[in-house]
Amino acid sequence: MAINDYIIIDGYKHLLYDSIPYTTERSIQKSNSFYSWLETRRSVREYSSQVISKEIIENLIMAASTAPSGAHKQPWTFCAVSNSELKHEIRKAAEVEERETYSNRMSERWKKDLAPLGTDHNKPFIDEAPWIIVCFKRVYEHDGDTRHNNYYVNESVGIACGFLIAAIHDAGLVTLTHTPSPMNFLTKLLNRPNNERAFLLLPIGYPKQPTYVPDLKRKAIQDVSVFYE
Ligand code: IYR
Repeated sequence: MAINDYIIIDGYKHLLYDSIPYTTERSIQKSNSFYSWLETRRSVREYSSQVISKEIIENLIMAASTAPSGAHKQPWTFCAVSNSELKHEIRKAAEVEERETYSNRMSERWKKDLAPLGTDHNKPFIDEAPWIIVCFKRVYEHDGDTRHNNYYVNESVGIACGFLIAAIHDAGLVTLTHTPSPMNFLTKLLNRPNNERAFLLLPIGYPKQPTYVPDLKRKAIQDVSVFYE
């Protein structure tokens, strides 16, 4: 019997979900190799100046934009910047905020926690990486004169950024999650509308050779999970 490739449910068209039938064995292999590959991802702070084509950046953004979102509103805008002057403006403004953050806004405990990562208010990677992507969350949408709030905006945009980071890693590129705070200067410099708020800044590039990263250990399964069987 032929299976319809679509049906109408409650008046809405639904497509047949064409999943790939894996054996348990195959799912074990796939989940294990995906985990091993993600385990090799690291936040990198030093970038090579090697050029990255716009096509790659577009692919990364489209991968991020496949993320699930509240009521499928896709409440995000990815601003991709390769223009050197604009990146430099962003770096200068980020460093103004970060200097204040590191000097006056962070607790001693926070600074102690960051010490092994070697971060400070200097953000040379904003100049050095061939691209930066600033992800904005779209808090609401305009419908004529009225505003409609989007749903689960932080969750949706956080997931999309997770997809983006995984896509960057898959392309053999590196990034780090930079959170200059407060981020309002990005709305201004990138000329974004009122309904958008900066969420995360990601430099993207190949790592400088050689690059050293902090010797971090990740938590074990029993430290990050509880099973109820
Ligand atoms: N937002 C600052 C500080 C910072 C905070 C955390 I938590 C980090 O894991 C890393 C840095 C910055 O981006 O440098």
